[in-house]
Amino acid sequence: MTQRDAKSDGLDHDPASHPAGGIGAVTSSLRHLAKEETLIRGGRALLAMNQVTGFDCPGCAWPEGKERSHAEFCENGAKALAHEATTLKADASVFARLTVPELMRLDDHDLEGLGRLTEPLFRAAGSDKFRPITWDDAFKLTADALRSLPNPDRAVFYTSGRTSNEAAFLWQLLARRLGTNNLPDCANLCHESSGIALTMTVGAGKGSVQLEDFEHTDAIFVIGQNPGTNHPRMLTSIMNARRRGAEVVVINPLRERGLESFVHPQETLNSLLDRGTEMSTVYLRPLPGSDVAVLKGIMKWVLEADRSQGGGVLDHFFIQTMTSGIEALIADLDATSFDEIEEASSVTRSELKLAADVYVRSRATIICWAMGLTQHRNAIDNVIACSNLAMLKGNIGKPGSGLLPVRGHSNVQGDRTVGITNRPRTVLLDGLKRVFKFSPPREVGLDTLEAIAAMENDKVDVFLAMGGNLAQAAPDQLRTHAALRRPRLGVHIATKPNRTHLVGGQSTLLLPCLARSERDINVLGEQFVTVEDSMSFVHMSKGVLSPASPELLSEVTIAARLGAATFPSDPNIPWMTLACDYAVLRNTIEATLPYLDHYDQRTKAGGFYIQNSASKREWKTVLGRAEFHATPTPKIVLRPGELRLMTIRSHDQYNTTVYGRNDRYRGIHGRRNVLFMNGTDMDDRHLMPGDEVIVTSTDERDMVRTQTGLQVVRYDIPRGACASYFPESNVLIPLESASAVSNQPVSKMVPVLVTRTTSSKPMTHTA
Ligand SMILES: Nc1nc2c(c(=O)[nH]1)N[C@H]1C(S)=C(S)[C@@H](COP(=O)(O)OP(=O)(O)OC[C@H]3O[C@@H](n4cnc5c(=O)[nH]c(N)nc54)[C@H](O)[C@@H]3O)O[C@H]1N2
Ligand SMILES: Nc1nc2c(c(=O)[nH]1)N[C@H]1C(S)=C(S)[C@@H](COP(=O)(O)OP(=O)(O)OC[C@H]3O[C@@H](n4cnc5c(=O)[nH]c(N)nc54)[C@H](O)[C@@H]3O)O[C@H]1N2
Ligand SMILES: [Mo]
Repeated sequence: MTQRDAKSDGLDHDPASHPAGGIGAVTSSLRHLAKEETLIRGGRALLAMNQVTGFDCPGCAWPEGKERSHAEFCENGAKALAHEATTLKADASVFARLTVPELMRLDDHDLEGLGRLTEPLFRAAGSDKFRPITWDDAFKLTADALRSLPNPDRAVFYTSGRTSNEAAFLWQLLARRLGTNNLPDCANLCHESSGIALTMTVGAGKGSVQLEDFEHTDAIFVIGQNPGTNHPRMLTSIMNARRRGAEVVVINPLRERGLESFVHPQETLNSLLDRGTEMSTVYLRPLPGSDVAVLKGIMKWVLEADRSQGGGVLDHFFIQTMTSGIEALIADLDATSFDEIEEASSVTRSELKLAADVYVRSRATIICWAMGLTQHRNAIDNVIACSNLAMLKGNIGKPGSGLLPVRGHSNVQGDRTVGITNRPRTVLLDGLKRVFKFSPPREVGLDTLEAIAAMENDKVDVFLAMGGNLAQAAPDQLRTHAALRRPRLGVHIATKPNRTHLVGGQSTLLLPCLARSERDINVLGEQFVTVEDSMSFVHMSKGVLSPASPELLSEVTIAARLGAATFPSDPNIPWMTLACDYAVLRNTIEATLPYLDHYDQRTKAGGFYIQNSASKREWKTVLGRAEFHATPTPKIVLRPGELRLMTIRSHDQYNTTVYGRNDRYRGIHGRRNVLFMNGTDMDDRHLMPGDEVIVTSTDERDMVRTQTGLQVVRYDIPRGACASYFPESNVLIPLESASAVSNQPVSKMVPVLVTRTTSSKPMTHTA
């Protein structure tokens, strides 16, 4: 992209050529802290973030490492903190002033921008205003609703992945004591496919990499992931590996700046003129949805190298002694032609060879991925293909290697560990039965998409959400909003107001909680919670700021008081004892789950890893061996003129929380209503930069969904692909468009037509 192109966009689109990180990251963080008027409150907290005795960053799940002696600076971590440490308050006076329809007119940015929730609020059915309610009345109202259900499966307990292990454990205990496994969570929209595929291939649904592995690796594959924005501290690990001479292969339709070059913000002042560390050695840019083809192409070259080098490339000992299915994989690779692979992916065989050469040279390789692989119809195959590639050279369970689904929310992995799932394992249910003396339900519960469908069909009376913003995070916003309105009662535990609170339930309770960065002090003194990062390291998180309001309760207390109100005479679950002393609660979690022994002690001693069986080369699969599986090359059939839309995150948002309207690394300033397009695709449709377009998607039943008001940006993106921002573009994704088996919304491959609206006669183009 040249400067001239940028200007001619008619938009303030300046795809700067500076490296990621650097001084820009520092100034941007300070701006966000200042904007939220939190320079002092936030500045102090920044020093305690990700320290051994401080609190876990409320941003991403990238690990802090064992020696957290220096604050690891992260621009987007600072934004997350500024956002929750804001001094603005969405208190009862705000809700007395604004009706629900008026609040609905605010966009996501302005809605959360009202500030922190400060007291419990209730909106009665038929009323358009939230009014204060006492905590006692709020708990009683919820307990009455839960106890009067004709069937416990008419309740749904959603969880977003920020919730601590302690709160999450009580939350699932409440659901299961009630008698339901309806525990959908944000992981259903995020890494569900990774968990399922890895369980199939290596018998453990989590990553098998630790931070130290980045110090020993020869090669890192970063697939479908934008760490410069979403896991900024990962860039430090990649940068250090690059400086040691490790190679990096990126597979991503977009050139993401953080994967091209990077200056560590803490080195900024020494290196203002630094052009940054070159981050990638090979950068492949496939069409969205074609990663299986790309990975098969790479594996074909690896196989060929092994054949021509007399078997010196693959780890034949590993394959023979520990795996099954290699014959089927090789047969499939041989039967797949490079023509077919090039056609599916638009990556050439010679480019694929460059990536394969890196892999062949490397003695230890880490393969990382995120939403670019999991939010597809064939998401499971994408992850299996990563697993196949790793296993060909025994890249699992040896130093410097492994498979790493890079998690999203800071505790989404921990929540799963302590029982947030609609598909509980027997070991959890048996543990609950042993410790709490009730028979938990054994049937599979509803996942997120199923829960929305159940609400749509009036099968849910009470919807409870521990955090999150399902109304915006889920696909098909219009239908999702309508579905969320149907339950008799919505109960939302949250830090800030969002759209889910406005549409969630015929009547709605809004229960404000402490944020991560805030001190949690109860009758027994100061408490801390625990979280687990993307690399299975469990550690403490202890807030340092005074709470935004004296009325706030911790998530642990809220879950426990809901439990106590709903089951007041259950002698086997001492809800309030558990909620007063979190050490007792951790001991109880330990008694329930076999993999958290000495939980409280080890946390106090600095934290611990939950050993992953696959990283020990123990394969808890059906066959007791690591499994290769052949994966079909995707054949995506589009209607004439359709493009493949990816819905992605900007640099200034945290999921549905929009911090600002810039996307600095992509050169977008002051707006989010953009559609990134390839120049030739624009020419084909007679589109100029800045033209306003309607984007439409047509589902299998020929129902058309539209998003209006997007402005075209000429961008370096493969022909046939386009991109826009989540959550706004969720209006285009049908609820039924989901991955096979994992049932994740297909958010990265939405077939769309793009039509100009500024022309007098709207037209649909054919490419
Ligand atoms: N600051 C910040 N941090 C966050 C978040 C946030 O919103 N803001 N969200 C958190 C959460 S919950 C999550 S899950 C993670 C998300 O982290 P990411 O997965 O990095 O987030 P996305 O923006 O969805 O980016 C997906 C990337 O995949 C690429 N991509 C899209 N389709 C394809 C494809 O078909 N193939 C390939 N190879 N690439 C593709 C896109 O170009 C983009 O670079 O980040 C977490 N951290
Ligand atoms: N089209 C499209 N859709 C997507 C995605 C995509 O890439 N494209 N990504 C998907 C992914 S990966 C995910 S994880 C989901 C995210 O889905 P969710 O986890 O449901 O959504 P968030 O936006 O993270 O939730 C934000 C809200 O959480 C509340 N909150 C913040 N901090 C706390 C806290 O400490 N405690 C409590 N109780 N509440 C808190 C605030 O009220 C805030 O409004 O979205 C998914 N949806
Ligand atoms: Mo996520």
